[in-house]
Amino acid sequence: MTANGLFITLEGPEGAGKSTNRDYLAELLGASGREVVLTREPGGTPLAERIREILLAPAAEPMAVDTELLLMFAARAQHLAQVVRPALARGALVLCDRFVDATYAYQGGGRGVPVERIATLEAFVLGDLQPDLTLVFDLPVKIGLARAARRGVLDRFEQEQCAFFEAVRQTYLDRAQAVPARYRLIDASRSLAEVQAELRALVATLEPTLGG
Ligand code: T5A
Repeated sequence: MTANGLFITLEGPEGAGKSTNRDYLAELLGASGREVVLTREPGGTPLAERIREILLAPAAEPMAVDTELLLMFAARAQHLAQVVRPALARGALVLCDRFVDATYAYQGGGRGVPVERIATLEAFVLGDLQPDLTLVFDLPVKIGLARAARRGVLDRFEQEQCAFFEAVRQTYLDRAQAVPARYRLIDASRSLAEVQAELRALVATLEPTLGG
């Protein structure tokens, strides 16, 4: 599905620790000797990062839901073409902070875009590509928002109300439950040390797949 590479995505609501643990996972996986590519969505290339800026910046003009949806997929198309597909083709381990599950969670669960519409765009932009493994960092919304708020300025998504984030979280949980073979649910309300102990155990189970 992903040539010889391995495609791992990190998902979850705001402040769940994706970025922190993505860097930690990169260190663990790097020990295998395989090339590790760290990336994120929206973004991951200079052009896609410019789209990210548009998506995240609070603005006086409200962004239409369809505009937001299409910009997410526009950034993703660029990121796939420039970074993800070439990396997987040369056998790298790709660790991506958010991917298409975030669109189902935020634009689908949060904004109410019908699942079928997202699935149509997913088929168009991704083709057959799917992550090999998706880690869902789950935690109560209030804890995640409090962690994210410690960073200061809130982006356009972080300014949403609790009900929006509850819907986001529930969508992730539903998707993880529907396809347990691809998802691994991680209780991110625990201490960082506990979460990272679970990640070490997970990487140990992946080692036969990683090769050298
Ligand atoms: N989006 C994205 C969509 O709407 N649709 C899409 O298709 C895509 C791809 C930006 C936004 O874009 C939206 C979703 C997002 O709102 P983002 O910047 O990746 O995407 O998302 P954020 O959730 O905003 O990223 P955050 O930086 O807020 O969360 P992280 O990365 O999950 O959290 P992290 O690692 O920065 O940790 C936050 C704080 O908590 C601490 C960390 O040290 C840090 O201070 N922390 C812990 N503290 C205690 N215990 C633990 N276990 C901890 N783990 C981390």
